[in-house]
Amino acid sequence: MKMRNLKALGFAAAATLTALPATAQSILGDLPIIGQPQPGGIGFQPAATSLAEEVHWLDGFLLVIITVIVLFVTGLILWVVFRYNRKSNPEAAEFTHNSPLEVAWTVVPILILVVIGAFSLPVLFDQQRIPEGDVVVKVTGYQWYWGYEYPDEEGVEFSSYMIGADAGNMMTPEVSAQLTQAGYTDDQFRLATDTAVVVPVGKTIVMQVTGGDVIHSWTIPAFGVKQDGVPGRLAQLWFRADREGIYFGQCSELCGIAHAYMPITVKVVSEEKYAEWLIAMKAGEIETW
Ligand SMILES: [Cu+2]
Repeated sequence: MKMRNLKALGFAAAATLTALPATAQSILGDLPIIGQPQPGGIGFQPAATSLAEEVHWLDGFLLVIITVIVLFVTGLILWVVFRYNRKSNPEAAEFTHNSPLEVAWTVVPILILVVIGAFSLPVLFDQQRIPEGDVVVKVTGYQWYWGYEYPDEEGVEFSSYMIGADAGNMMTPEVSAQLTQAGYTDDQFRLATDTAVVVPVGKTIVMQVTGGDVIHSWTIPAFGVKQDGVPGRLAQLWFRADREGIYFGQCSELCGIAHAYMPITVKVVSEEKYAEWLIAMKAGEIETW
């Protein structure tokens, strides 16, 4: 363990000394990691967009409704079990219809569904109504990595592999060192990628999503977005991240043997840092990370 840390330190130090061709990390600096899974976590990742806030609100709202329904049905079952078992109710009733009751158990669920629809459809429409993007990014899923292009920014185009992909997707001292060099810790193994999508904070980002071979799915849970990348089709999603930081996602459509090893990293940065990054990318100065 100690040996590994020492090695990682050495690697990082060497990288800093020889890092004349800039790394994205050296331009963007240290960003807080906001969107990542937590050990034992059962809730959502923190919402970083209005879309995610809406999704979280809808989830809480639905939870209230289904809780009330579960309690009501459980109560009915218990009532029948205790009130109408053979001992308490030896003489069974013989009627077969109860029209008011039947109307009620048809109409009430319809009303519940209408209420759910009235609150969930606007959330869906907010996701599907794609606004004019301040920044447009095209993402293509491949077996097993992501390709990114910024169509409005000439020459800004790169692939994004999981750090450790070339080590057989296993943790090794070298992979640990690479994570350190890229500004991560071992905790971000299988989440962190060698290059990241970089977008400015508070701007509308439109992602065009497609697949290069089979169907993949691009998602960032903290943004509340997920879109299948289907070969031959160009789908879109949008988001406006309101907090600078690092956000992780993973391919969410089973796409083959290394499906679990094509994560997504998005860095939300200030406008100034974004501009600097663009200039360095266009000049071909950024090696990797
Ligand atoms: Cu996949």
